[in-house]
Amino acid sequence: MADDLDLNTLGDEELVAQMHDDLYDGLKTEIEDAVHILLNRGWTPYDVLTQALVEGMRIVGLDFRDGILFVPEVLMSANAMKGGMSILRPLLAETGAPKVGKMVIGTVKGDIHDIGKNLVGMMMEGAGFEVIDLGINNGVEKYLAAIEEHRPDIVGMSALLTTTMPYMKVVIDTMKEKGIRDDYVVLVGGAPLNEAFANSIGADAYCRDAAVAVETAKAFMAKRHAATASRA
Ligand code: B1M
Repeated sequence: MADDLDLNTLGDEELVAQMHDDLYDGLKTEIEDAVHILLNRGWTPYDVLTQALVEGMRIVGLDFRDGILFVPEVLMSANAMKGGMSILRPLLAETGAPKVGKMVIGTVKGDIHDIGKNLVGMMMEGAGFEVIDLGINNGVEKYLAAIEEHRPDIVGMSALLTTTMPYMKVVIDTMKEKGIRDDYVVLVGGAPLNEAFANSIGADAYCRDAAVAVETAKAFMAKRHAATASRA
């Protein structure tokens, strides 16, 4: 951002475009300031998240793919994105509703991408779920330990690399071996996945994005509650 540019003077559309540029340039402070400005102007946290931050990161992703941006630059963009997300997180979680269910979520072994997973966690919290976030690079033993400790309703896995997505099957197969697979709903997501892949590894559903993850999780919880009620 030009040193003399006052973000407050920009209209909403210009400000969002400026945020895309600032995210591209990895300017965390500017992103945080702009998030506050949009919120003060009455934007919902969800709109700030999707229109300003997620869209900005999508643009970064295109130039990363095309070899215009490199890892250090993308790390700075990711850092700026996280700055914005940390302001929105408590606002999205502020529903005050009773907990709808519990989810354990993590990025699989070998994979350190966490922006999408964090977003899913934030949106799930916002929808009234308790979320236990295992972070990145999780081997099967981490998932099993978390399942044992937290007894979630849902196990969520994220993978952003074609080389790490097959690891989701390792986790599901191990759950099967231990005889606990059917006790949990397993949801998977991440840019290189699709529904066919999710079916092939034995997941319950593929979630294209965070909003779909929330809808899918709610639908499975409704089924679970209906099944429990019919047994009672
Ligand atoms: Co990486 N990276 N990266 N990267 N990176 C991708 C994934 C890539 C597609 C870029 C490209 O070439 N176009 C490519 C993968 C190619 C492939 O596998 N076919 C790639 C590569 C190659 C790499 C490295 C190997 C690069 C290198 O070192 N040479 C390396 C791998 C490191 C590793 O993990 N071992 C690497 C490193 C990095 C950074 C560290 C620089 C950084 C990560 C920072 C971080 O996450 N803290 C990074 C980033 C930022 C990206 C891109 C640009 C953006 C990812 C992102 O955050 N998207 C990405 C390009 C892209 O995806 N277009 C890329 C925004 C986010 C909101 O979307 O994560 O898709 P996404 O999440 C969505 C949905 O997918 C879904 O909901 C989310 C929200 O709507 N979802 C779930 C995700 N997880 C879910 C879990 C669920 C449900 C839904 O559970 C229920």
